[in-house]
Amino acid sequence: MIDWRPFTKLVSESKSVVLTSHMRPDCDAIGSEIGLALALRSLGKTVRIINGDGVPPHIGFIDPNHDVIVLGGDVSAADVECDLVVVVDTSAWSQLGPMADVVRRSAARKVVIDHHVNQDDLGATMCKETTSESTGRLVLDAIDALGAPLTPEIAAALFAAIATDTGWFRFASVTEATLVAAARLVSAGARPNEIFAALYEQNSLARLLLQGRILTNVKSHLGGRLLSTAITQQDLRAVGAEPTDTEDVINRLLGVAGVEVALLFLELGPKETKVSLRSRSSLDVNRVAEQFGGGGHRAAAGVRYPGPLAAAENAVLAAVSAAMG
Ligand SMILES: [Mn+2]
Repeated sequence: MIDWRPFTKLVSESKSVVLTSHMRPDCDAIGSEIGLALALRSLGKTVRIINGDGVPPHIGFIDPNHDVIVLGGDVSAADVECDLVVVVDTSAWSQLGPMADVVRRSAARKVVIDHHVNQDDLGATMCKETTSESTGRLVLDAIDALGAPLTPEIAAALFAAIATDTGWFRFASVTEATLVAAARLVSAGARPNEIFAALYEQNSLARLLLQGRILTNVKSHLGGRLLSTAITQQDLRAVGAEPTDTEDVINRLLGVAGVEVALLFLELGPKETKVSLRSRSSLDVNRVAEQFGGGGHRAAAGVRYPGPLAAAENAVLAAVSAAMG
């Protein structure tokens, strides 16, 4: 359990707060930022959300008022003056992108609210629970500790955060606390059916066609215990899809009987490959990811491999195969 007293003390001593999160932000990152920003504003704080990356269009509904500002685009590093910086859903310098330098140089006090396993402390007061399924639920606890009211807008943002980080409440990380938090958010005005439709029933045709390619490219290893698939820049161009259109498809590979681990290789450039690792067995894919400078959780981790797609496939498939025995 997190002791929220140091956090509430820092908030009470601050007037202006900047919230930030990781690059390529997901629903847990943006939902946590929006929920916390609205709660802090209800307490009279001046709050800005400043990220290194913009909000991906498919989760734009979580930020209906376009609260998220992008560093460099809308605001320069010199503008990021405040009393308190709160970093949510990451505690790794490497994931903050251009915000890392800004946070490092800022004279403001710092808090991290996060659920990822990582060694960095960001020079911050750590509000971290690595067993938590999401940062969204930790932010709900933080809002309770602050005594701020739960509005329907806050509830929707945090519900989206928790629902997406748990694959809509089906991952092993889901506990009673997850569902109690979700029930409270529904009671406060979150509408699961509307959030689900906004998230999963607004796909582009390009995304559907890309999913077709991802599934067509699946290869089986170790007698079907390990499945891998790959997407090249040429695949993306052929169907007019974005790299973010590859999200979530990997989980469908885990739906095949006998599969323990699934890998998705996404060619980002001639010398950069993104690798997504998923496990539904005892294999801790975070450990494999760490061998390549990546990270995440036991069941879901990622790597940015500094080499071409084929090299990433060779290296990571070998490491995963070795770990699977
Ligand atoms: Mn998260």
